[in-house]
Amino acid sequence: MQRTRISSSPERSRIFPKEVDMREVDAASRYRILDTEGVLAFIGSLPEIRALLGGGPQSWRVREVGDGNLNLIFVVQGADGSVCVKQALPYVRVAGTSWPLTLERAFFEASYYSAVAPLVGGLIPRVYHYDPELYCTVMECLSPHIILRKGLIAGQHYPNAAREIGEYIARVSLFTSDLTRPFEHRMDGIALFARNKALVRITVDLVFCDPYRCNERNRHTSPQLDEIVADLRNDGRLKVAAAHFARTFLNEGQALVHGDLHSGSVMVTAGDTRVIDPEFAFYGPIGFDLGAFLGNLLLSWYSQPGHATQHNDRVAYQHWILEQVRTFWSSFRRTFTALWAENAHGDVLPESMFAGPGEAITLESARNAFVDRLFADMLGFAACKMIRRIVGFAHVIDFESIRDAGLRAGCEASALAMARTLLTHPAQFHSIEDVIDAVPRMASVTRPPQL
Ligand code: SR1
Ligand code: MG
Repeated sequence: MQRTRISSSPERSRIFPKEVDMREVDAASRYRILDTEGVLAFIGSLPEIRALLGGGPQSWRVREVGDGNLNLIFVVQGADGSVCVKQALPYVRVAGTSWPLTLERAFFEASYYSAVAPLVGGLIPRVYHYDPELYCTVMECLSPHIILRKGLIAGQHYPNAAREIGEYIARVSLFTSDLTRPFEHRMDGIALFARNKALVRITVDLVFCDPYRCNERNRHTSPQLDEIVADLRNDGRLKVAAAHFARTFLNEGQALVHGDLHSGSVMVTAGDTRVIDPEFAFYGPIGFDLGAFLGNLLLSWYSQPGHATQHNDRVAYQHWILEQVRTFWSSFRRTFTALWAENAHGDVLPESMFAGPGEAITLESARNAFVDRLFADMLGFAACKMIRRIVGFAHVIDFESIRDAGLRAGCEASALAMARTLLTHPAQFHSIEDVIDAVPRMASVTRPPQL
């Protein structure tokens, strides 16, 4: 077996804390972890990318800009344009080499992009090239876009984002499901994405199991939240509810889902929205993507007091976030329902089965019941996503950037209270208005012990 040599620049030692064990990587493959010179050599060999950048590799500027949990991200700037180069590492970047991870996630990401591109228009980046041996994707460099999560922390407004993400999830889930397509199409998709097991494993562990048990990867704001977290891990009803959503996640392959559609997987400008990072893609419950986005809007809401200043208490901004919650769900529901009515040619609930007199009403009520179940799933998944970001591994900067631990704990405790209510008292939430009403109530009922 071959071991890859890694140079020792300061930049590389930041990214690679110790030498990477490459024994998992096929020695015969061209895979190597790219550095800036490697990126130049790689994309310099691609005529389409050379033309896009202009000039030659010697004139291009390359920077590694990744701040995510898993991969390397390079931005390459040429005289005429720029591209983004994303490469999978053989381990979890934020954890280091002690947590190996398969490289194939890059393949599933590229496969997801190509599956959804005909469905979502300009809501994903343009993908220019995928290299199956380097596990590397060359794509559009989104500029001046920023990560939505960062925009929400900064108190920025994005008038289209919630509506467009609702429409995006509606289009992808509807057109990859049995509601509009012959089941063979979904089964082919299941066969392809079922191999993305390593990433599904991460979600099962980090979202549905570890937050509810002792695990050395878990972390929370301590000691402020110690009692709340101990209570959470003793709450049988809560754990059974989380397990219900784990089962739904693993067993309801309704449609192609992004698998990690939180506010860090959306890039925005004031007028443009793009979904990125679909490496967790697989066939799962439609409510999972809905819940990821909703849960992260709610985390943002609860984090806002931690970002208040003397000049801006963020209260008006919290109102705006709740409007986005309403917009998100109503745009999903409206788009999904309208497109379903126009394309009910799949094997489940086809229009042709309901052609008799008066049966249109029966069909409509069956469709409404289906969407109501998606709503319930969305709330449960949102809650699981919120809890994992506060008591598990991989926290979010919405809270992590609040330096005062007491203030941060107060925000986190409120978010936990909301998430626990969503999971343990689902009957309280019949509509999105019920959710919007509950959000501020949960903020007022929870104060962590003052230490
Ligand atoms: C080990 S990866 C941790 C998290 O990063 C990704 O963004 C996913 O949310 C995953 O759970
Ligand atoms: Mg990601």
